[in-house]
Amino acid sequence: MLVRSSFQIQRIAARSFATAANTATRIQLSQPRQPTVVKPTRDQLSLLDERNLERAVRAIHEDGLVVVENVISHDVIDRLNEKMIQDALVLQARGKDGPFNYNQGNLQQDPPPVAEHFHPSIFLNPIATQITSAILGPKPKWTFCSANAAMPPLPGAEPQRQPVHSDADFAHPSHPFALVVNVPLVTMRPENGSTEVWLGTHTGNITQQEGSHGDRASGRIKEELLKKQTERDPPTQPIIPKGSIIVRDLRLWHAGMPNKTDQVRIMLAMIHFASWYRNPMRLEFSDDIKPIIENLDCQGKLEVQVPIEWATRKRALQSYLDRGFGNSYDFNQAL
Ligand SMILES: O=C(O)CCC(=O)C(=O)O
Ligand SMILES: [Fe+2]
Repeated sequence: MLVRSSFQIQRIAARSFATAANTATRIQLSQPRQPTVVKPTRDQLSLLDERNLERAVRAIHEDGLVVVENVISHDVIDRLNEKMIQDALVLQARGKDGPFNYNQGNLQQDPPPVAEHFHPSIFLNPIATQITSAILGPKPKWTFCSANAAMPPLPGAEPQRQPVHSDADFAHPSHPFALVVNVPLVTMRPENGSTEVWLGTHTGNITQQEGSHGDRASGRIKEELLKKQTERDPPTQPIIPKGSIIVRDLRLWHAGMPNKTDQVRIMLAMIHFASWYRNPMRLEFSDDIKPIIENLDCQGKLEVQVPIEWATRKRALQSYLDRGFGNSYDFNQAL
């Protein structure tokens, strides 16, 4: 009969625990690296404390991306989402004439630029600006305000993914110059087309890309580079809870993914450029938003430059769904 001393039993137990731990580590190591998530405490609802700001700044320098959870209240997001889903269906019905990005399942869609849908906690979020100005310098310029709708496939169509690309599809600085503030209007998951992100790829340059600026499919990353990068640090489709913001370096490799659910997935995209970067674009908003922005400015809470073409409410409502697809915008500098 095999009799083991309690010491032997402890050693066997310790060994099998170590084996399980090694397996767990291996499983973890084979999972793609996930983005840094900053979780502000209740007293940091309008500004991060120093430690959390440091975490965000480090993640953007090292990975080109950070997620900050619990920043925007769900009720304001839900109200905007309801309106934008209706608009997304209008744009989807335009088919090949619509503002789609790479394939018809992903639409470039501006939010309605009128006062009742303009909530500063979404569009001028103080934590978003705190992070972008910590990286880009004071008073970054906000010149792009749009969204991407990952559409459920139409009957008979297969949902498609976008090619991996950089939105900086032109010769650009090798240091941070533009950050995209993404606000998902629903929780993003792999099933509904959470954006695929390639952490740490934000220091590349135009020679890595195929397609020229202005083409529908510009900014595509070359296949051999994708292979090498997959071996080094594979991409991931993170779960991003509703209420979060994502701050992403414009240069980072990423791809819009198929939405396999029956719910539209909208993600706002606002670009902040460094104040020294000569991007000449201007926002176009209804003039009923002017008092909201002036009020923030009077309170010293407007921490971005906002070059805006003010339009009458009627004109703003008539034109906001007639803008171009993503790569038709020019994020380059003026000469
Ligand atoms: O919708 C997304 O998740 C990303 C879309 C995108 O990257 C683009 O259209 O350039
Ligand atoms: Fe993109």
